[in-house]
Amino acid sequence: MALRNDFLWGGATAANQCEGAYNVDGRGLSTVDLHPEGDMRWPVALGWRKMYDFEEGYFYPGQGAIDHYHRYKEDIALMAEMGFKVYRLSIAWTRIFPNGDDAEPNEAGLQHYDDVFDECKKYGIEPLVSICHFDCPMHLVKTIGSWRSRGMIDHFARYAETIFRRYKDKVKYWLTFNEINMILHLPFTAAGICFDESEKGIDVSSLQALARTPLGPEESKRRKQIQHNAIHHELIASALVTKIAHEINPAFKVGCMLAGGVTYPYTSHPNDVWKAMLHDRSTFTFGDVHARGEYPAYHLKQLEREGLTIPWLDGDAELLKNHTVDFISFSYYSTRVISADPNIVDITSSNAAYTLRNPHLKASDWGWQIDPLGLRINLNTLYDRYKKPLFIVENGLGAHDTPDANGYVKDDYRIAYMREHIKVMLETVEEDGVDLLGYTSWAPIDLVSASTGEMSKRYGFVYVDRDDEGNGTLKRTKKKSFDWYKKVIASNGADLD
Ligand code: BGP
Repeated sequence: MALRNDFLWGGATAANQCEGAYNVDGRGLSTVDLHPEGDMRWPVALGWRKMYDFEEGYFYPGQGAIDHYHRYKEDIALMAEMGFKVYRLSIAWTRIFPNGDDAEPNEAGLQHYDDVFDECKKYGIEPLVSICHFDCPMHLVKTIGSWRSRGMIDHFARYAETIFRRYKDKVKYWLTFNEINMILHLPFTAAGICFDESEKGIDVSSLQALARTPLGPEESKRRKQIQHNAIHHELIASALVTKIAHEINPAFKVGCMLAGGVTYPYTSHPNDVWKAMLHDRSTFTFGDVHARGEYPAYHLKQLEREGLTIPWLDGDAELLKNHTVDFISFSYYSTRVISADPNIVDITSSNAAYTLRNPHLKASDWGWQIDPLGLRINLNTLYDRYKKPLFIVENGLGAHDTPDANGYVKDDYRIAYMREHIKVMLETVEEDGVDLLGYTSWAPIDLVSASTGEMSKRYGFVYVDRDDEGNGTLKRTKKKSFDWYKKVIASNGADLD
């Protein structure tokens, strides 16, 4: 058998996309709460449109989500029925520290995750915890500008230390920042960065309007510098909490988490190949710091050329060098295509990063291109480079599901997508010798989409009765893929039919 016997099969969610209960039991307001559905979502996610509180006329799907906060027992029971060995979930930072800088943690929030982890334990499910999945206390955004400020590191470290101590004997696997490289694409979503100070004269009413008002070179540079400050602060925070984690419990396994997917050149023209390489380097920068303990030379040179700096302080370089991660985790949905020719503009959507359409691939209902072999390429690229164990912590198909009269969804398309990806994953382990710890599908149960805020972009093995406007009973119903995935896990990947 290709896979290790203790291979961690399971599924992944994020607090803000499933918990709901945004103001329950002392939880504080978070960046993720303030992502409305509809046209304004992207301007907010990009940090162009300042929305620091709920505004009339908008629907905020994360407020209620699928109410996993109150229904976690039912949801975990379903995961257990599928035979899950691992459940990847995130802790909502503002359930623990509602403002981010509170003198004491919120006991109700801490107790909630105790209960969740106890429920997992009941079924022998190992929790894999994302410390930060796209969330940041709004109080810290308002007072110190979030990750642009060095002060965030201490707040984050205190939050992490609190949960490490509390769950020392309940959680072994931790991820620091979900898709840390997403800060390059969606600065507010990923890091609470809003560039509002200079938005005068820029039409932020929609994504199309934004595209019509390009930034001048100065403003563009100013924003990049803010982003690079925030990146350094998050990387330092990640190394610092890795250090703290290992001090508290040397058996803890701490990983970084990258938005994965490789970039293909549009043609074999060396200019296209080079451009594709440059594109992937932006992801490697984050992997390199986490796994090798230093920024790559090309990154430092590029910043120098652009007149940008890294806000180094004494001790930073040693911290990065001495506290690298134990494993590398990543999300994989699709690959990207890039061309050096500005006249090639046939673009399609992907997991936030830019891509051209690939004529050799089919795409999902949302235009994300389906490329199982790309997963093998991605696994090998990361393993060749880092020689650390890997963990696929997100992979799945966002699709329109149509339940029949009994609420049953025959999602053969989802089974087909997952079968092909899992097959390739097995081949990669078997034939290339990649050390793979586990696979968590995104997402085992339908939840709110991060990019669009829709419920109708469904990923689950379990259907949740809720629509894009927030109507529905929240009833959970198993889809066809539920029994299929159960069989896959029971056979440790041998039975994919
Ligand atoms: C990743 C995020 C997840 C998840 C997933 C699917 O970027 O880590 O939070 O949402 O993508 O994306 P979407 O929900 O936009 O379809």
